[in-house]
Amino acid sequence: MQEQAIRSSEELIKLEDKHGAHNYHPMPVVIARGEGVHVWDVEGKQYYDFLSAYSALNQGHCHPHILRAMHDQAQKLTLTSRAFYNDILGPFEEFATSLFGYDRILPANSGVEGGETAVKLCRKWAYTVKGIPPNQAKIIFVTGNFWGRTLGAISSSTDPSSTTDFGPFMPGYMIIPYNDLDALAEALEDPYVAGFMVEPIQGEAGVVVPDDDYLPTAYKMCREKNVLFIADEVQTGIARTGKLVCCDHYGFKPDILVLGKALSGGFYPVSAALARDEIMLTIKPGEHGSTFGGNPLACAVAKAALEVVRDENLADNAEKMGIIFRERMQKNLVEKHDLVSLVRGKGLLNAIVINDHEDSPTAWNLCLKMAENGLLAKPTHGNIIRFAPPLIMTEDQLHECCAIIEKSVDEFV
Ligand code: IF1
Repeated sequence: MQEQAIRSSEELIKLEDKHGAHNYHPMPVVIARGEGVHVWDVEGKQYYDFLSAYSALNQGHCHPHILRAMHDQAQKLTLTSRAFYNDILGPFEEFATSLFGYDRILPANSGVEGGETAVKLCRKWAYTVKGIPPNQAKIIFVTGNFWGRTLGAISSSTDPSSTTDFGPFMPGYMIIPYNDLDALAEALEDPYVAGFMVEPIQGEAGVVVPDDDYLPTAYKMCREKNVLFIADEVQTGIARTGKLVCCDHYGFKPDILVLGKALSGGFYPVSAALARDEIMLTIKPGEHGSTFGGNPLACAVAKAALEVVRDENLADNAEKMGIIFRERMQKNLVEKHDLVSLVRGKGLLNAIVINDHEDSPTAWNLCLKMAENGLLAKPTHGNIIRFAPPLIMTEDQLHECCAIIEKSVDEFV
């Protein structure tokens, strides 16, 4: 590769525009470096990162403990395939199953592969344990869900931007309204239902937090009908909402737990499905897997990423900082400006709802203003701005960020 000339943000944006697929519409910020809660653009401007790559950077950018683990492992052994054993996977599986409290883990790569693994496990369990007739198993999903971009994932989507012109879709899916126990009760009457897959808080839908009784009651209803409760914690897991996984707020363990994103602290795609023996052992050798799933480098990175979550008490910090954040946003934004109709979230997964119609440019323009003032966030679904900083944020840094958000809104109205 020829010596790369220093290029401006503008030149780099042009390169992506010219040579890349147009499957994204990024904010006009070109990041060149990240460290902890900060990133710097090509021109050297510093920002607070209040998106954390959609909760993949809970440990902050380039965390030294994870970097060291990646560096040391990368010098020794990166990939064996699962055709052979290696000296890293078993210890990682022991560490992760003990930390999350499950019998077994099936490691994969992207978050959606974790979701696909959960769906396949659920179907396998349906036919070989529950006794549902072949190819009749159904899985219940909820409106507003997002668990990735594969055909298996978008088949459960109610978002036209995920589904239009990508059909036909996966059979055996039922879709009911989120946060609606009556709808779940009705759907569970179908004897062929094998699973219920749900995000404890809907991230992409705009940080939608269900009623307090929704998840634990839904879990109980599934148990009563011998239906697997599958929690997609790819975005809400790994301490993001103030507990190790969001379901811990409600005192139950999902039958299948799906993890991703911050499972690797943003260094490497690592995802996983965790379950008890009765579910996990329904998949036999050669029935599921992937080239990179559970590779030595991924496991070394993921173990270090989880050690950071444990040793730096990121869940407690997220819980504490989240309370401060929502109280301050409520007082200085919601109660002060008509522009901001509410703030909601759990731990450090929060959002403000802009008082404007969904396809107005207001939220986007407010994010541009925040970027100008040194804080990066991005709207989800038009008029909702998600705020998800790294969980290592100190109280002083959080107050600095709140001041930037408040200043931006004050300047904007
Ligand atoms: C993109 C959204 C967030 C997820 C949940 C599974 C996955 C995701 C709850 C799949 C991924 C990412 C995808 C990413 C942007 C981001 C996102 F805006 F797309 F919807 F966070 F809300 N379950 N979410 O949120 O994980 O396969 O992507 O590793 O640009 O598509 P993945």
